[in-house]
Amino acid sequence: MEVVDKSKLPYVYAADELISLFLTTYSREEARGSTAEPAFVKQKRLEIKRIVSSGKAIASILREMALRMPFLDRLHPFYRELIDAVIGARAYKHVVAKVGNANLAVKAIAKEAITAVRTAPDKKALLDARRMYKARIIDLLNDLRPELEKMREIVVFLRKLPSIDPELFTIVVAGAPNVGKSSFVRCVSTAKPEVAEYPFTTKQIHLGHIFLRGDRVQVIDTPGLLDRPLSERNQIEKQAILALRHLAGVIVFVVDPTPHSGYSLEMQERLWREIKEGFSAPAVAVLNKIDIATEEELEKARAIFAPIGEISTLNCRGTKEVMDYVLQKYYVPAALEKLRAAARGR
Ligand SMILES: Nc1nc2c(ncn2[C@@H]2O[C@H](COP(=O)(O)OP(=O)(O)O)[C@@H](O)[C@H]2O)c(=O)[nH]1
Ligand SMILES: [Mg+2]
Repeated sequence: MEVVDKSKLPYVYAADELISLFLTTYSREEARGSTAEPAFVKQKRLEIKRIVSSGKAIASILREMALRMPFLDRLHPFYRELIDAVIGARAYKHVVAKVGNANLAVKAIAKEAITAVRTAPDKKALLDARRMYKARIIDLLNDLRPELEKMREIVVFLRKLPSIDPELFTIVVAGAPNVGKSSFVRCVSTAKPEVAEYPFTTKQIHLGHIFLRGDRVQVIDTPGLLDRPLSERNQIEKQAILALRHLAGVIVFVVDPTPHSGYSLEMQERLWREIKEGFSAPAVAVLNKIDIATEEELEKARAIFAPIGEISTLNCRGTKEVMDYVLQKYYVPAALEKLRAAARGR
């Protein structure tokens, strides 16, 4: 299954850019050939050259743009679902198909124009054929205006997608705002996490990686996604959030037992339940901010969340132990299963 390869995404031409490119390519061709040739024959030959080169230029740009758009049905479900949530699968396919088909239409128009020029009995018929050709191509490009605009919008959206590799084992970090999710990702990543946008979040996500003997595991936090009940979300947001389902190998739910984050234990508990219900991946809880939490606060939180670890991301205390536990319990079996599947496939 494919991922969105940003380096392959097309430059999307606007309708006006294509029209002016068409006209320039058309007039660039100059008359050549022997001076002995009759003027009318020469003129026909030049006209055909102009039609061929301008038609080819436009058709190949349209074709290239359509081909460079990711093929929705081949994309990994994580990306497919995100695109469907934000753009709509039907709208996406319509735009790509319309631009792709326009390439064939341009070729057909050029072919007809060449016949008309070849068979033109006189100069007037030749000029008519030229006028008709130019008008039809320009009309077609004008008709394509909304699709080209939409395609540009889609490409901008795709370029902004975080470079999440859905094939990697993924640890999704969830929890209420300000509990320490981003700090946790920083503590456990072996390189500086990439800061990126996720559709519908005003905050930035942190995408970290952990290198394990030639293998890589991905850790992402989810500000503005898994920090508010799903029931308060609109349909589009919900779908974008649930796209994470296709990624999560395990969910680490960070809890702030202190009043520091501004979110009560009750609210955090509701979120915890919802995440466990909405995702099929296993979820584990950790208590953060043990440097400032009172024993009473910790006791209360332990009773609710049955945490697998207690940490302070301020100085990364306890985070390594949490990762060791999670990787041992969830990543190792998944990696072994992958190896076995690969061995069976051989
Ligand atoms: N005292 C203390 N503060 C923390 C700890 N972890 C995070 N914070 C603070 O909590 C705030 C939110 O942390 P952040 O990682 O951005 O939380 P996020 O919104 O869940 O990503 C920041 O001001 C952090 O400095 C901790 O273990 N102890
Ligand atoms: Mg954050």
